[in-house]
Amino acid sequence: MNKILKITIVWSSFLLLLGACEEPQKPKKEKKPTAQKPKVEPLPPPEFNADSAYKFIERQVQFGPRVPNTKAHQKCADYLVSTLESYDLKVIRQRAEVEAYNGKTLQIQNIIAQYDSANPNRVLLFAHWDSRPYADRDDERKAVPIDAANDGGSGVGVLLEIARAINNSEIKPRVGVDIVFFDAEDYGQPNATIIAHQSNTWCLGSQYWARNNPIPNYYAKYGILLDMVGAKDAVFPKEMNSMNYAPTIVNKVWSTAAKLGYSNYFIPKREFRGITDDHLYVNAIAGIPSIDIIHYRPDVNDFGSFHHTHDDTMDIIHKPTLHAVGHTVLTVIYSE
Ligand code: AHN
Ligand code: ZN
Repeated sequence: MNKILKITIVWSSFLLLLGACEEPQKPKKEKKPTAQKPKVEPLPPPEFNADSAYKFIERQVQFGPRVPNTKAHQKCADYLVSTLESYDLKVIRQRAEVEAYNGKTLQIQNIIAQYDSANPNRVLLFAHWDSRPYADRDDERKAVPIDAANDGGSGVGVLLEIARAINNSEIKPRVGVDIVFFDAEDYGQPNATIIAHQSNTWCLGSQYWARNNPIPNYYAKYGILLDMVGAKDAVFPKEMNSMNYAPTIVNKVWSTAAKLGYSNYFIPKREFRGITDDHLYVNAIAGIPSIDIIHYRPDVNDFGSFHHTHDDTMDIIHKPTLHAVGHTVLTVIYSE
């Protein structure tokens, strides 16, 4: 070190000290938390009743297959609307006509229910309510529509129970909640007839909703799709489209599930196959970061041996799975 530098350091240290002596240190101003998100204490969520969720699934199945353009489909829509209304939600029934891959015109209904509709801070929960018109993965009666207790019934059953639990609870969530039941998710082109891959033939209701939202300027800060969430030993890996569009939401939900002891369902494994499901269109068209809680294992049997077969009945619905999903989602909502 040269002499001049040394002198400069000593001299400036002296000046600094002098300054420190003369003027008492002002207490440091607290940084305003405006830049960061203010931390809020999670509220205690109400009890998720899996017996009740189970009954909601059973009730849907009792109508018969909920295939667009059928009586059972219409009756089930009425049931969903009146049940949501009975939980004090503002319900919008969005009717539309869409064209299926086979040229048929489908009369569809998306059912939208709002809790605290004036709240600008919103979370969107969704599931498809229609059932597949075929059993194309079965060996028998392939042309006969399925019960779809898991694939259609389960997501709706869990969300109806969440609606009931919020309505029944003294403690309300701080966020507004939208529950949307999409139609015609499962009317997609069967594998056997695929010429070119036509994934846009699935999820017709959510595609329609994303392009024609009946609520002006609608926005939710994120969305959670529940699809096939009722089978025994279900596994929900971190699905790839969800990870690409909304990784922080995936991690929020999976870490909440882990804290509650549900890592056997919400397995902390990234799956490198993206699923074409309603969340894809809510992300890509509506621009709402959304994730899919979906039972799938690309290594074994995809969506379960019962998927799109006549085995998708109430017999495969398992209350502990419903409970794990419902408890996790309610906890996430009440932590906002
Ligand atoms: C496809 O296999 C194209 N979609 C999977 C999502 C799905 C089917 N959900 C219910 N049925
Ligand atoms: Zn399906």
